[in-house]
Amino acid sequence: MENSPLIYPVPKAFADASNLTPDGYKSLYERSINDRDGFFAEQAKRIQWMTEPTHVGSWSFKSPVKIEWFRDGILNVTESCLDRHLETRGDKVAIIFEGDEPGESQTFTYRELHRHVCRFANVLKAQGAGKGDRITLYMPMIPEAAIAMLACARIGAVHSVVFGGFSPDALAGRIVDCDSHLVITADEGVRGGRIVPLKKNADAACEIAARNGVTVKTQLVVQRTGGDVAWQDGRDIWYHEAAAEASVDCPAEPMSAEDPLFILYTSGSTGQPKGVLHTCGGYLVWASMTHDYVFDLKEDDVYWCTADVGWVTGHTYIVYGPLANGATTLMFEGVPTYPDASRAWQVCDTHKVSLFYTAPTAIRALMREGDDPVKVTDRTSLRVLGTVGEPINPEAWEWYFNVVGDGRCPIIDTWWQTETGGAMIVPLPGTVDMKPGAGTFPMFGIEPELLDADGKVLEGATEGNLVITASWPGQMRTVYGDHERFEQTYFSTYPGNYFTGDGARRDADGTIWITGRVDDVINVSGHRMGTAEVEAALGSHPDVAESAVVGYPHDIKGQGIYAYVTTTAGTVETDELKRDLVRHVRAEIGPIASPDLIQFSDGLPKTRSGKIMRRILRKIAANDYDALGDTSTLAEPAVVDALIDGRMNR
Ligand code: 6R9
Repeated sequence: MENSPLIYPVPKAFADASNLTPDGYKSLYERSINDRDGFFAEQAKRIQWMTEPTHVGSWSFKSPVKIEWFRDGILNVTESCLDRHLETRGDKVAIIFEGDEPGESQTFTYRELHRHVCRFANVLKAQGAGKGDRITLYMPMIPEAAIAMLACARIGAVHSVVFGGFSPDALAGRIVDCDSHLVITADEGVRGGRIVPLKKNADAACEIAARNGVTVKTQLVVQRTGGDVAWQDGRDIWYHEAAAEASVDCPAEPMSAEDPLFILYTSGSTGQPKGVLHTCGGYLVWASMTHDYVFDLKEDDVYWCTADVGWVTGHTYIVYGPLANGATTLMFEGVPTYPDASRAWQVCDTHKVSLFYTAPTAIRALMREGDDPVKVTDRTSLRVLGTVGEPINPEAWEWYFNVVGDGRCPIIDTWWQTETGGAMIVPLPGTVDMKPGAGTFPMFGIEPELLDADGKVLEGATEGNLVITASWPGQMRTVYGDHERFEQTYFSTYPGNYFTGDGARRDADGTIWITGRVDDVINVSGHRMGTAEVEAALGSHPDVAESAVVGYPHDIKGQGIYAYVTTTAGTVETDELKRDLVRHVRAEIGPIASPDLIQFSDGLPKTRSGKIMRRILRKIAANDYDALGDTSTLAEPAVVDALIDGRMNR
């Protein structure tokens, strides 16, 4: 952008009142690197322990990879999130619920939330659930989602939250992978005025899971809409009926710091989604510490993260981080554009939101509606504006800063991953002048490095593959049930380092810019999608012989899904078939995996050894034909010309 200054200084009024100063950041960062264990031993005091740990970090990134933090500590994370606040913050609002329809809101104080969680925990116990059991949640964005997560943690069960937009097939796969016998769902969800048939999907998922050897014995159903749902006696239980008989007193199960807290499935470059496993102690320390620093948290803040609890952002920055810090966290059931494009800012005004955290795709979608829907609202309560999920383009950054924040609020661009548990590279508020689009500097204890393809460390201003060289408490511990896959995925590319799968650029002053995935993962509206998963879904359609899926630049979504499809002999390639393929992928995975563009192609560019050359497919999808690179190693170079013709004729 021509007139945009490259650097935005921290707004003065903000800097004057911020918890951290530029020097404060530098000295704390140095300390965290030079005396990692000393630093994190201190950070561990943020949370409540039944037995304080004497060990801090013990880990190796070399095979056999093993990661432990605070290993002899005993705790239950819900004591940090609930019990310990009762004395000082019992009447403070813990959760503000804002329903899909404006005006439909509800608050829960810490005291009330504690009672709800204990009651829910007793309902789970009455169903025979206990320590170590995996419980699958398939929930809308209602307070019961957070309550159910905490109730699992209370009894030592491991929750696996599955995004409510996933299909029955995708849900079943996750139920089977972690051998989960209890599912918590709701009758229906409501989003943007539309009904989401959660119970119906969960029923279908249970059937599919049963065919794959895992029987769901109990489905606990929270009533949200009161809509008609099918019922299977003996398996299905209304939560409100079970809760009526349950006590609100439930002692917290003592857990070792390294006992699992949750599994969260995420996409990778190969195969099916993997169960990222986080443990109790380190995760909570990291969630609490990063939430505090990233948002310059103050006691009176009202904090709103627009993520869904089905994603890691919802786990760390709607539930665990804010509640561990005794903050007020807002849960929003709807979408920022319903009933109109002012909704998000109206919610900010109604609840006096001071800390707001959302994704670039949402900012772009709202920006498209113009400034007026923003300007009709007040927004003077806002103090910090965060973003997460994908690189933010400078235009969206500047609109967020100037129009939404009226130039008063720093923009905190937080780079992190499901695997990292919490924010890793962040311009901490008040500590650094902002460069639109830059993740900027590492969080305390984080040592990023850029490597070339051969693993050589790159120095100074450069661009390369982003690795983290040393462990931090919030790091995932394993892939559930498959430690070898964990090592293979994250530690084999650059032995001795955690490989993020992202590329990054670094300025001479150390500012880091995340450039996006360097593997076969695409980022659609901030949602991670493995191209292999979409290809597998397409491949299960009877008319598809072969397919290759790549990302391409998309104005709102960041990346769109582009599918090259070779059909089986004799198939008539019609627009109706394209629509059918889209429907098929939606049914197999969910709407977020829908291909945006499908191109029928007689062949795909392959090397002589049969590998699809995705580099070329990405360029063609992006309409970038000049730099296709060397195509001479292709088995059939002519395929490329045919693909370009097909793309151009669209
Ligand atoms: C928290 C979350 C992780 C991937 C990550 C990267 C991309 C996330 C970003 C960002 C640029 C940011 N990503 N935040 N890229 N700037 N601020 O999103 O986790 O769903 O696991 O996605 O998202 O590519 O590797 P997850």
